[in-house]
Amino acid sequence: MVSKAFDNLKALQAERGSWPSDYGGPMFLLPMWVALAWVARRMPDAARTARLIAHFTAVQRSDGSIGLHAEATSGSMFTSVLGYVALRLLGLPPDDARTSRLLAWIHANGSPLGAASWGKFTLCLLGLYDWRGLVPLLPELWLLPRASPFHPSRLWCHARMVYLPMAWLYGTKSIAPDDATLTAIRNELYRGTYAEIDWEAHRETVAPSDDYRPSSAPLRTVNRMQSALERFPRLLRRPALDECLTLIRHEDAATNDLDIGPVNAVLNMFVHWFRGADGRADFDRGWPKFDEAYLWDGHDGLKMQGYNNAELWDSAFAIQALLAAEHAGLVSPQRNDSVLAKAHVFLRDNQILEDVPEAERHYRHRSRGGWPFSNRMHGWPITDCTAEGLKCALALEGRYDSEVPPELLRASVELLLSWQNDDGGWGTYERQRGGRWLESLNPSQVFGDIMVDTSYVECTSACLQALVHARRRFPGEFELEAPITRGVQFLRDAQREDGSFEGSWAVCFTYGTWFAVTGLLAAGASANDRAIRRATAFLLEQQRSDGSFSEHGDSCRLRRWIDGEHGHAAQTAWALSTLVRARCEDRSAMARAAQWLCQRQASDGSWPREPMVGVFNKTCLITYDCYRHYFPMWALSEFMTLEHEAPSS
Ligand code: LAN
Repeated sequence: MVSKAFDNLKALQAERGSWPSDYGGPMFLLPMWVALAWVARRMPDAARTARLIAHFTAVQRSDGSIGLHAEATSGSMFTSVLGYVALRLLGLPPDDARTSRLLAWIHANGSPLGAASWGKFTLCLLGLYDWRGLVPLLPELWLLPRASPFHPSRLWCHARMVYLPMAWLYGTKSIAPDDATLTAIRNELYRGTYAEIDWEAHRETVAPSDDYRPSSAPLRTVNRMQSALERFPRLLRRPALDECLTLIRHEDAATNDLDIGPVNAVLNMFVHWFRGADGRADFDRGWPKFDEAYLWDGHDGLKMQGYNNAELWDSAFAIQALLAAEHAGLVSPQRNDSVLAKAHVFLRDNQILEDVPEAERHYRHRSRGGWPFSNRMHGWPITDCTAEGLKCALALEGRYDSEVPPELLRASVELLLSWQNDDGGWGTYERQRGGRWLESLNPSQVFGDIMVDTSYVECTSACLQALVHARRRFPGEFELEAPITRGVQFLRDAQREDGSFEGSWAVCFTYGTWFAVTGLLAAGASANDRAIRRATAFLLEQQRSDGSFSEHGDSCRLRRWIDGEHGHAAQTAWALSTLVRARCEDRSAMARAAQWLCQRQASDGSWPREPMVGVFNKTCLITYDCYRHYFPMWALSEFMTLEHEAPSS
């Protein structure tokens, strides 16, 4: 079983040592790029257009709508409206079955006036919604003193980098020139009522489908204040726009024009396009890079990925799974070398070697020694990616010639330490910069927890594990005891009443519990620790009669366990691995999970494609297509090791 899984993993490895895979799922991304292509007159050729349409067709729901993500259990006004516009721009006529069903759903559930704010924003750029109907996004905020609690540099980097080009585009009220297609779409969407709409009355209108984070009293107050300010003579507009542009261009340069994610990559290009001749060089550099990095032609059409790729992250887990298989005696070191040596080169070559230029000025944390989620080109190191990267580099140290130099291992440890929050935990990209109260000003409506980079169970666990390894490798060199103790306390405090831990970046309690238990054990908790016992008891309660585990993606949105429909290989692997690591006394539970994984494996060693299991900001699922290739192999290897250590009878 594990040997076959090894063959499959080997077959999927790319020459550069990583495992490229589909990272699609969110449905608001592609329409934004299509809108840009339309405005910039760079529409794709016929073959690609057909693949793009195929993707929308594949995810269109039976009620005609498009959900926030490809497997959403209900439609969203935000993505249905954007999807409709995209399909029309891609050439489908309004009387095509797909567009007409979409439009019927939109009208049956309201109108674009109820789309979530990022949807309205995108429509504004196309002249399909009026800027007056949007809550102002004042670029002047960037001129506030840095110490102000409202300064945008306090936001989570993803929110910050999205609201940055949005502020420029709002500040200039940029609109694409009108044309016959856009006029037709406008009439279809609003059934000919566009000229009569009282735009200001709809600033905060939102359809129930898009209202995950209903507006709070503080948000309504801030919105009113911004609206009042927008009416004043705007003496600071020019310097504010200049400041935004400086930051946008720095982000482009620091990321080789990839930008931190697909949303700001598209919006930054909108900015450059609307800058006219001044921005043309910036636009022309970004456009082809985006295409290569973010578009993925998958089993369900041509889609836009949520990140430029997931290669470092996947490689780090694949390496650990391979090492576990070797440790279990199921894959020989020689066989493993044929895969690990290349993966190690990828790991080494994608560590970030330098801080970004003028980091402080542009609100960037240090970078040297970090690892990104995707590749070095992308340029943003992440806490847990750095931790997983460092764990792998240490585990493979001395095995291949492609060394990660010790001073870079040390830089990585220092970076991890510099990221720890005051509460003992670790966030995603930066130390927490703003108060949690800022979340009450979240204007996105459809996403939760986007405003502040707070500590997360997964990130904390990964960083703890890495620091424990670093303590062994560099005895006495770093002050690690206190950071580890504080990290452990953060994890303990995060445990829920029912014994589980909530995950934030994959579905959901299975994932969070796997990380938390692993982190606690790595830091020295014993298998008899009460927290560990409570966590395994929670998992055992969720096991299905066939031995598998399965948790529905809605668990993240609703923040409680929801059963999935069928056993899920990645989730079963996380649960099994947790039970094994915790030395669970219920051997038969583990054996049944292992057996289920074996039965589920295909003859080529792979596991079948399964429901999406990645998530962000509570509501949006995203595909981690490689999870099914290495997590089951990893968990089975650990289970076999345990069996060898202490045979069951
Ligand atoms: C990611 C991808 C990687 C992921 C892990 C490293 C797995 C996680 O442990 C920490 C969080 C992180 C870095 C993460 C955060 C949110 C991202 C960047 C994404 C899920 C990929 C896409 C998503 C991004 C926010 C999508 C764009 C949407 C916005 C709301 C800005």
